[in-house]
Amino acid sequence: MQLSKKQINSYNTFGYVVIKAPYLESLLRNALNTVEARLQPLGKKIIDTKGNHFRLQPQVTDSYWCALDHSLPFLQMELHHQVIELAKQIEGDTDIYFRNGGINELAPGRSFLWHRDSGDEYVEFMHYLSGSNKKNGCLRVVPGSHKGSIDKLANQVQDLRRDEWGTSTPDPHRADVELPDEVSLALGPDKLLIRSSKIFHSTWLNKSDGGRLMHHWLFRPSHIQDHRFNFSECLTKELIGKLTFDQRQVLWLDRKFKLSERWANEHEREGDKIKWGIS
Ligand SMILES: O=C(O)CCC(=O)C(=O)O
Repeated sequence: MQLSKKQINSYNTFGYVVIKAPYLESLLRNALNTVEARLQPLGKKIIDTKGNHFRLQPQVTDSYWCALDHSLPFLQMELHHQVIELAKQIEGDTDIYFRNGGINELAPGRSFLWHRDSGDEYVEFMHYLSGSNKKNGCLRVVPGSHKGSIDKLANQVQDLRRDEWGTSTPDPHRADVELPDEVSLALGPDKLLIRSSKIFHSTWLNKSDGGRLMHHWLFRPSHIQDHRFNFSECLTKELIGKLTFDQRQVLWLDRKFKLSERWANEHEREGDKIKWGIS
């Protein structure tokens, strides 16, 4: 699967494009069932210092990672053959590697505030597997904001917060201020969002009773040293045995590389305590 010229043009101009998700119903169902089986009972407080979980317990205190992020049902979506093709096309490299994926479980009463993920430009895939809308905290983006500096937008956010909230202090327990050019992306599980890492984005407040599930992941081209995991060490042999040749290839399982210093604190804290298996 390749993006058409029109879709590439949208991605380049606006910083994102929404396509039909290439997943079979059974793949999606399996992922949702796996989540369901892992949810902690409602009312049991999980320790979520990174603000990305609600009922899925992080594997280690202070970790971003729960037991499902690179488990088989989720890797099968992250490394779907059509997704790999799209990532190669957008990154312009046939030797990309998968850096990481993860599940964001937006808790009721929480939002993500306006931000840019990275100063580096790369493609991110986002799949709202439980479906998203304004009520449960769908994504908000400023089209075109992946280009150039975001200083102006960040200042605008500060000013609006001061005017409307009486303070510019970030508060993830409210929806961030409304920007004049923003667009809300309410996406069903049949859609896949492909976006630039540099697009300015936030979410609405999750006003529903349940956690809103979003699965996101990214690849990097071979010449950028940004490895976060050595997947040959943190995936079980059983799981690796279930992967296709193309999937193993983008995990760089048989290759030597250094983990990036950027994630040194995470490696020190979590080291070999983080593992993913069949489910
Ligand atoms: O959970 C979402 O919809 C957005 C999360 C987000 O802003 C991020 O992961 O950078």
